Amino acid sequence: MKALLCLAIALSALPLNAETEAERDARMEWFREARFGMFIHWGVYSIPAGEWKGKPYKGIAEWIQNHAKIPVAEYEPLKDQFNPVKYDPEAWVKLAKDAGMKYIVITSKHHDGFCLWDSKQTEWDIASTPYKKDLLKPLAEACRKHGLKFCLYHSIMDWHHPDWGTKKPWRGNADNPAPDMDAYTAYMKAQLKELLTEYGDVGILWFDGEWEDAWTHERGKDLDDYVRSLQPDIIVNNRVDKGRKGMEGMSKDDKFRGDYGTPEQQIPANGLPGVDWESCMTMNDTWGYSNLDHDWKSSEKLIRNLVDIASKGGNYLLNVGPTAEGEIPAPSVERLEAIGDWMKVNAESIHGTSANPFKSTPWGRCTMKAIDGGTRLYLHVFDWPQDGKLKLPGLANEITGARLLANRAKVRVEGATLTLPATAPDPVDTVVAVDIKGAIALEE
Ligand code: FHN
Repeated sequence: MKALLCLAIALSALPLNAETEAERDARMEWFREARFGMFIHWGVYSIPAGEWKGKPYKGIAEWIQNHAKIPVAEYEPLKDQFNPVKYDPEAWVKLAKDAGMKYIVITSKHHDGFCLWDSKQTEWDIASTPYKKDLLKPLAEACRKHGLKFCLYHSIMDWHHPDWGTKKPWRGNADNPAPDMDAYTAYMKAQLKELLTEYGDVGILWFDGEWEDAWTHERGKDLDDYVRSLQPDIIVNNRVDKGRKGMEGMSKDDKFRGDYGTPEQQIPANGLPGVDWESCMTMNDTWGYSNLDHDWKSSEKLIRNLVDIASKGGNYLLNVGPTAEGEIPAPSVERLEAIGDWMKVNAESIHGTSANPFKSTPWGRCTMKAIDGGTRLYLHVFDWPQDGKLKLPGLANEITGARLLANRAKVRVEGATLTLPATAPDPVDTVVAVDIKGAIALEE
């Protein structure tokens, strides 16, 4: 009897549709190949854009309701101003695709509870705005047309719904002395059913806002099972449950649900073999659009972030925060176009690659992928060697050839030493493709 009880407890931790490793690998394949995606934080918070009643608020602009302690009743009239007439989903998808991004994760609902689609569960949605039209469907269609995965960010925490169980007095829905989390969870599931049955295949459900006490491990497991019952091939991040170790993003242990870890605004120091993860980061300092935030990272920094993350076996989810009129800010467009210029030459060194096999690559980073009869190493050279020599210490494989991706020029090989041209064709990151025989083998 005791053994049966232990088995029942162990099984209860597994997803309802527990899968084999091969089935999981098949489901995760596109994500692992992609390496690069666009994050979109968009909603009525793009109207105040970091300010409220003429007062600027530091911090991430999609949190303006929290920063300025705006009661729900005072925040709701924003919907009467939301009219993104310049929204062009086709242009957004092409901008992402040209940058080398393979998926788009857009906020269906952020913490303020506002829905970017016409939900039957609430009037706090796009249908109640001057714009009226569904913002998600045309983006989903454009993604499918251009071969990108359409994915959704969905906040578990909901500052608008009176039954969200963790109350902050300023929210104005604190007038509900006994929030009913079962009622709230039913509301959230009904909305997720709309999103997972009316918008075609959804690549990722990117949950967030799981950290407040109102959400529990039990509810996380139940929600994970529910989502997968609607779309069995969907990928769900680890913020569906309670296992995330803060902004570091990885899960405490495998009893918690979620297909991958979600480091936020940071890149793990080292790769994590056998672990799927994705670093989500902003181009400036805010996720939602802000009139105040001009702290833009350089295109060089963004490209090297992408390379650093790919060299550690992770994905880069790079954010844009569109304006209330429906435009992606010009500084974001400029940076995505610069990344695209680099990716036009070097995408093969990112897409479908696996992590750096070397202990140390002081000159830059390394990614790799299998090729017929061997392995292709992509040496991402950030610091061009003064003497033109690049060594691959410990490489036991025979090198069968090497060339620069930038101009396809052949590179001289002597043993495990490459002789590079005097100057780097690309000062941000010049990639040397080095073909070796067989699977990577490193001397101890
Ligand atoms: O509170 C959110 C924040 O607004 C933003 O959505 C980020 C993006 O991952 N997640 C939470 C902060 O960790």
